[in-house]
Amino acid sequence: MFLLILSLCFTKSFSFFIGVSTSSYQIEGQNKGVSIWDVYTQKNNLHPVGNATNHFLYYKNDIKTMHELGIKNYRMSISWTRIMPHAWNEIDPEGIQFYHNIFDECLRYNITPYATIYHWDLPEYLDISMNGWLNESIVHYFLDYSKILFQEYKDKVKFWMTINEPLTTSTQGYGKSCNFAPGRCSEENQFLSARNQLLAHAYVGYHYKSNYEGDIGIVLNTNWIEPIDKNLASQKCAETRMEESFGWFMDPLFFGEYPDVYKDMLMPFNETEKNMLIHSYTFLGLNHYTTYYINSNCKESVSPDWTQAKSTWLFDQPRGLEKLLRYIGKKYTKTLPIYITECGFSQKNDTLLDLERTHYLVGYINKAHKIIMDNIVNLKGFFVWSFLDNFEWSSGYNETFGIIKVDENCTRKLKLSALVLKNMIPFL
Ligand code: PNW
Repeated sequence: MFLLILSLCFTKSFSFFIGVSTSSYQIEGQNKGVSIWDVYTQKNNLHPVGNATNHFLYYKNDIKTMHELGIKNYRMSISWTRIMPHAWNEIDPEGIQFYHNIFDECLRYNITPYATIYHWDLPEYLDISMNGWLNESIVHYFLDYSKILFQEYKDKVKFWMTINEPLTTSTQGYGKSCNFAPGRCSEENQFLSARNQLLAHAYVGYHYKSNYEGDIGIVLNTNWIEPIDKNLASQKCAETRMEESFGWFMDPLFFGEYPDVYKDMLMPFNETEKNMLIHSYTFLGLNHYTTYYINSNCKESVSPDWTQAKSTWLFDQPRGLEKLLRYIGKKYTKTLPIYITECGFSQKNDTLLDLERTHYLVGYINKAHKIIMDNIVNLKGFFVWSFLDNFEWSSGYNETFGIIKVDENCTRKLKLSALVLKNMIPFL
């Protein structure tokens, strides 16, 4: 019996990995078509992306560094504006080749690539000609575009992620926060863009599952919202807030319908759509960064004891990850493979001795490990955001998340957190 338990523990801990995550727009730079973020930053006088970390030139060196750190799993994204830079369906062979080069380089070092199809860099021509995610035909454009990628890279990529954080795109790019591209904001647009992203994911996921052997999922993000006291009203507020944000996307994917909070408000999915949504994935990607308290008036707060990142919305509070995964295990699934596709910290005064980031990552990985040992959900891996300091959207280069420092000359230097992960990886 003792041996059995021991062996179970070992097989489990060995099947869990730590990887790193990036996205095309935030690291690549040069030689691509115009995206909604190029236009949005220019119009709003925000810091332009420029050449970012110039990963376009330095990718070989970067993937070699990954290898030297012992990293075996790499989540990246493909830029639509590199594959079709100037017009819909006008494919640039150089763009296609660039990602072949990236995947070849990964495979050379035995690094498994996880490719995100859409991480926010929509071609500007799709926003101008058809209103981007507000037009339901985007579902067909996204499907056709994805089919090209699947066909092209099918021998090299076995893990696909359709859309990164549809919640963020809908609330920040089309909804109430309105601080992200394309900045076309109204309540109607917020819900419309969410629905179209869900359906776009569903069509692509369903197509992939019906035609390919590999794995596919969507990447959802959520904070953990915790009642500040035992008051029933606070608990109700916490439940509702989780439903409004996470449930908005999770419920359609798992149950084929919107959660109760939206039932009177949003058009239900028809039977075909339901069926596609429910059969559109083989795993779930989860971006999780932080936790908030909520009180009986549904007002959110944090404790003054929590270490705050440079990003004002981000606090080091790892028990939120544990509670979130327990919530998912109870409400949605214990068996579906789950990957933490992003988790990371933008340290204030971010130096090579990044003790706060290291503290954050060790704490969150500790909770992930505990969840696996306690059999709460089927957690497979944990991708640290991010491999490199990079372009942090509306905040420009002001908030850095990298385990590797990148300076103005694009010189790379390992931070303490990279070295700690390097030493941790062999134990998993
Ligand atoms: C995610 N918020 O975005 C994205 O997937 C990454 O591209 C990004 O760099 C990373 O997290 C760090 O921000 C978020 O305001 C952007 O709560 C904003 C928020 C959360 C996630």
